[in-house]
Amino acid sequence: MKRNGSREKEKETKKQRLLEQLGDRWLPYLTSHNTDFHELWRTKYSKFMLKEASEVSEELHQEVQQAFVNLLEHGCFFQDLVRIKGKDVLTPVSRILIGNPGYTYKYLNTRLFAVPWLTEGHEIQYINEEISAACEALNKLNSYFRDEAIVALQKYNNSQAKKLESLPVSDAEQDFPGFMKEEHISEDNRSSCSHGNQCANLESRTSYNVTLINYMDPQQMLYLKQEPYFGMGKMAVSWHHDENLVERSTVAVYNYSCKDPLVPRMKEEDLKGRDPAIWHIGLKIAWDIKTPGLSVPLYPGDCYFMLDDLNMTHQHCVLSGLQSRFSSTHRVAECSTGTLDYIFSQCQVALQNSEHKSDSGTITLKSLEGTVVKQVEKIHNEGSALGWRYRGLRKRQSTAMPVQKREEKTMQHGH
Ligand SMILES: O=C(O)CCC(=O)C(=O)O
Repeated sequence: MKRNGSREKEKETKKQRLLEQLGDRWLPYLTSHNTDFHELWRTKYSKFMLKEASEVSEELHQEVQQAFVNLLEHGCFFQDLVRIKGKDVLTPVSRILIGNPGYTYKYLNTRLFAVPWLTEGHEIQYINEEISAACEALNKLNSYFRDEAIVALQKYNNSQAKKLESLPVSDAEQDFPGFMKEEHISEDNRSSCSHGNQCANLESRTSYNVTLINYMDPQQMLYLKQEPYFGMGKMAVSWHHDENLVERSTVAVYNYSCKDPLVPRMKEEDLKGRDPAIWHIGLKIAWDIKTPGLSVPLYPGDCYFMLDDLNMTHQHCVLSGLQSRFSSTHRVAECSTGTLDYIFSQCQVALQNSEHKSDSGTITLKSLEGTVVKQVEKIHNEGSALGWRYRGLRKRQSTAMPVQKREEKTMQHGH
């Protein structure tokens, strides 16, 4: 805990120093209507991959978008009480975690427990048909993302391998440090993996076990923080790296902002930066003030992937548009000490040293031997440090649907 605290302080000092250095200047960033936008994306943000809505099947769009509506109508979204810089704050975005039975995900000192999607070997009774259908649709999206991420990683690795081959060895070392040579696979197909380990490696970094689903209606959030470095506008989620993920695992995201014909769009020629009516994902290289930031517009049904180590080397933020928006963020959560099975097994070990006296109703320790007490204390500390206990306070998102959404009921995608 202490080590986490001092790391946070260090980061905060670094951030304040950077902001002081900037004074009232903004750092440069590029967005879709800037000439060099695609060149910057290709050279500095090449592990960020966008899959436009038109590349995804209509059937999947409809099922996923209907799932979002069902979850909202059934009051499943909650603002989380998280801890930032020692203070408890409610997130502007409301969330629900859905995933493998018994899995949990921890972010900003808050552990969420997954509402299970149907998995072989588990029997799950849902409270109603609509929640059941929603979990099924998100599981389907999860499988789709797993297949797409493997293909994307293989394509990316092949393109890097080609670049590498064309460079003299000394330049290659300099330009591609840490590049994963073992993953240069000749075909774009999983079945073509020539080496078992390579496939296992790709599989383990794309086997999504949870999705953290976000919802926010900007009209209900009167105060949103302004992006502090580039002047990108209002943020729904501040700059961060996603936490508690398997190293170098890909994050896959489905974006759905509800279409609202009343939202005014600005003319491109009038725009100085990104269009504040449209939701964007902001990207920057962590602690780098020389490379311009990137602001990528997201239209209903667009999906994006943060491949390989992008989440470690770069930070991202979510820039608010004017419509309400859902996103389903699929992750390979690091769960070696975060599943219910693990938590229960550790509690079981700790409880073995306690005895319930039925006559007096008291609970006593069976043994006061040093090693036994120490082990119980270790489990207790582990539970506190890992936040096994549910922190309790979540604020339910209003279940009132935006009017236009209720009328449409099944939402459409498209630009
Ligand atoms: O909504 C998104 O596109 C990303 C959300 C995000 O960064 C997060 O939930 O950690």
